[in-house]
Amino acid sequence: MRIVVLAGGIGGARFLRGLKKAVPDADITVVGNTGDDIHLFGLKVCPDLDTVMYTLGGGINEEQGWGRADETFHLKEELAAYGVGPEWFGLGDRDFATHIVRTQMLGAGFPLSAVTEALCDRWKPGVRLIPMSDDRVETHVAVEVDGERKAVHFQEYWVRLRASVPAEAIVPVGAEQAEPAPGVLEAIAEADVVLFPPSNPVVSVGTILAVPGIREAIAEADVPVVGLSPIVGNAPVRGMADKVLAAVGVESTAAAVAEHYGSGLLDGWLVDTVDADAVERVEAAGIRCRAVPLMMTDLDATAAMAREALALAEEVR
Ligand code: GDP
Ligand code: FO1
Ligand code: CA
Repeated sequence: MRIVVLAGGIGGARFLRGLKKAVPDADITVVGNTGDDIHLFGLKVCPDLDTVMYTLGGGINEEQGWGRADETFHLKEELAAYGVGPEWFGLGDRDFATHIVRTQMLGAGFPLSAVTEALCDRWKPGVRLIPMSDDRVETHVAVEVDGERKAVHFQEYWVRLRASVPAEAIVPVGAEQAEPAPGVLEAIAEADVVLFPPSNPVVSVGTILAVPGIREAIAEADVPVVGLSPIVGNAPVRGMADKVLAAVGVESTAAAVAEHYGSGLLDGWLVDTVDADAVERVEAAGIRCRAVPLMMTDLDATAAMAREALALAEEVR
């Protein structure tokens, strides 16, 4: 079975672990969000690609959900001693090596997709991981700080400001000019099923869909598209999805997120059992819906979610 998954960081990566367990022999292509990418200390950092790569490759810091296990921060401390920041972004020594290799290869002229493939040669995530685009796309967030409206990088909004101020708009800078990376449209065209994991619908899946051609390819392909809600009990399980959903005028409920994707894109939607009353509203929007446990508490629970998503895909096929 050929499965395409549009993934952000933690939510996407953890779901993928369950999917691999549920269908060990599946051919999985992951289209990764690169809107979170940031240039720091002259290096290109790709948090969502790395979260998927480290999670599936066994190098992730499990408690944190991002960054490397067994990490140290000597390099960051030495940079800070020179007064070189930003200090608010925690890049560890082991993680730095990934960004150095990536930046070196990009400098040598390789596209991000080729660089990601080379990094995955080490981590062997067991999926084909492709960035959504080789072109630079950077998510910016419009905020008002001390009465002044300005746009900040998504990482600055989330990590430095801790999403403590309302997001007024989300702008995937560069997306309109970006092209899908090689292999993305082909994987969608050849897929037996497309899954939206419980990733952030705005700054993860939404950013991937903002690359011209990707949304259209999914909508036009004759393939079931099934998503899993990252909103459980009217709140994100973790992260700032409620803040960025508000910025695009969508309430933080499992039903509203399904309607936001729309029946033109989604054929099936899974909500958590605590949101069972959302099923009727989602089905009224023309999207087949089921309520099943959606908490990724352990690998078995996550694999069961993946099986439910594939079963729903069979139903709507
Ligand atoms: P990020 O890039 O690291 O923010 O990760 P993603 O975009 O892939 O996923 C973030 C989303 O995952 C958040 O909106 C969370 O609500 C959702 N999430 C995290 N853990 C769980 C879980 O156990 N169950 C569900 N349903 N959603 C989850
Ligand atoms: N998240 C934080 O909350 N604080 C950090 O200092 C931080 C550093 C960091 C470094 C590398 C990386 O791959 C991810 C990192 N993250 C950090 C996570 C990241 O900001 C976000 O969770 C995702 O981009 C959200 O989608
Ligand atoms: Ca992300």
